[in-house]
Amino acid sequence: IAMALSFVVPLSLHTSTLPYPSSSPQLVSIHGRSLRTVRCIVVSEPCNQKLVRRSANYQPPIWDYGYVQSLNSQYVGDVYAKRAAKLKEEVKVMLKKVVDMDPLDGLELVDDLQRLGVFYHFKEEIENVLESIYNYSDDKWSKEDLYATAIKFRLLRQHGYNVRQEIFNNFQDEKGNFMACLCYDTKGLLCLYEASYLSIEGESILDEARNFTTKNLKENLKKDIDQNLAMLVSHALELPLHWRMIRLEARWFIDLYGRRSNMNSILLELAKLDFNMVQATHQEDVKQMSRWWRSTGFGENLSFARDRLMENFLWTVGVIFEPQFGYCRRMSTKINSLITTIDDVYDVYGTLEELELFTNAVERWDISAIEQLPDCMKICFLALFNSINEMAYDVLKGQGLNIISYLKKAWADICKSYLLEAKWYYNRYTPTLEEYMSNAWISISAPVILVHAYFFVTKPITKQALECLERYHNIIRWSSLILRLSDDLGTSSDELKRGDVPKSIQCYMHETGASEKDAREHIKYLIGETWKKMNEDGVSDSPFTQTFIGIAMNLARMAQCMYQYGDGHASQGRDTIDRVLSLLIKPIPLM
Ligand code: LA6
Ligand code: MN
Ligand code: MN
Ligand code: MN
Ligand code: MN
Repeated sequence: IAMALSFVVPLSLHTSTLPYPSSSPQLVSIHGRSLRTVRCIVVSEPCNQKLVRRSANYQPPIWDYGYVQSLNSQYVGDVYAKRAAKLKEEVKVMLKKVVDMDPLDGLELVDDLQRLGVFYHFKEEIENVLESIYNYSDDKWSKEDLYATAIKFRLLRQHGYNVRQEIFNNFQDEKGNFMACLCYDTKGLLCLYEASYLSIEGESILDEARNFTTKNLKENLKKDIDQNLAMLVSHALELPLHWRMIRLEARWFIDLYGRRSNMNSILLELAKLDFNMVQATHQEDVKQMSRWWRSTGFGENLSFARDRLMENFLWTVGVIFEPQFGYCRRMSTKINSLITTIDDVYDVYGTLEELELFTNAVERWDISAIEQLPDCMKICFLALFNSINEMAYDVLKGQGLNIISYLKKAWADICKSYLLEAKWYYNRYTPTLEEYMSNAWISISAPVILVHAYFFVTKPITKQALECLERYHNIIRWSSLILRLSDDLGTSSDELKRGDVPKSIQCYMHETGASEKDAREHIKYLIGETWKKMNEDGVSDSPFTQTFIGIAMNLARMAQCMYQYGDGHASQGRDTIDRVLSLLIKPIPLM
């Protein structure tokens, strides 16, 4: 426990003679260069005292303004659009025909369309295929085929059909163990593995299926299996399909599909062409937003904060990629940029007194409340105030509804949660995991992101949904929990080095005495359990549209993607660079 606590104290303050910051504002004198790992910004204050501010030492952005503005895809205009339209017609014919043929062919076609990222053109046709398979007589279904049963289960569940886990009873012995002979059926195991991630709480057959398939798939990877299958298996073991960011999965799967011996060239051509055309739309979105970002002046005036416009945009592509939702992507990019900056104001820059003033100004939603703040925090507040008011104005114009109270409440809630964390930090307080999480699911910003996104994609806005939004409906909570836990897995090591509150991992260690490794396992387990809840609330009666539910789920997926290998949001490592390149910059060669 003492070890855990020592992590909480920033090294620079810990080893020097400086008092631990206890009250606001944090006034301490500087002794030469005693602050070793943390670069501090020193600001002159009256009375010859100096104010030490933390710094995260974030690197400048690598995607500079000029580069972003120079993006210029060729995949715009009539020629490509016409070709795509023709291919889409052909796929629609395939989807119609398949219903009368083998149901398994139908399922595989749907699965491929989803993984290739073009499913959104065929929503209605896909529903028809699944509907007919759902109603298909069970006698005609090959109950002995694990692969066929699992793909049917996964796709039907994913689309909200009521299919029971007992469908897998056929593959278990009297004791409820999955039969040993299944171990050799790698394709079936893989499909059951993916299906098991559609589970809800209490489904023990699916829990068992997950354990059984995980173990045996790992074993089979060591054997001599087909190379494409091996790639699918290791990809799945790393992160299951149900948890993956749709767009990145499409980019990955298109390459794999192209190497498949029985691939359909119409599907492949459509997938590549569509990917490139969607990418062209995304490029226009990000160019526009990078102009907005530059106009805020945050880069120069809030130089302590992360300047990550491209990453902030990438999140929105993970959350909603379809071309027709450009407004949502662009506004969400603004939201993400504001969040990232304000989070740094609280975590890095502000003194407790300043943060209290700032929080108060947001709660009151009042520019007359910012007089006492340093210039950069005034700039920050006004950018927030103007941007959010403008979004509310768009909705007022479009739908005749004043939503400002919902938006400002979301911001007041997050700022209050940031402030509480700042107080914990200055008091060197380590909460229990539960106490931490009861605040941290808000401070991670998912509620802000989702409340705004609701208004960007919903028309008409309903009273019932507004009530659920205000109370932070379960679907918002689950998405937030997964975002928070994933963020902590990816960012807490650096955060503690620079000085920050203990995050979920450290709270759990402090509370239980667990090792960091075990604590991380526990957090991953919690993510899995939260997904089960999300699966349940994603299909049960909901006041929200499928689009909004998709956004909430995709936010969780995007979090698992961004923090898969560490802090993909801030650190500008190879993984995020490659993802930006392959999703947003480089088109797929058509030939
Ligand atoms: C993570 O920062 C960050 F910026 C977020 C707000 C996460 C999601 C953001 C989007 C979608 P950090 P903290 C823009 O790890 O301080 O600093 O809450 O968040 O742990
Ligand atoms: Mn932070
Ligand atoms: Mn924070
Ligand atoms: Mn203690
Ligand atoms: Mn973090």
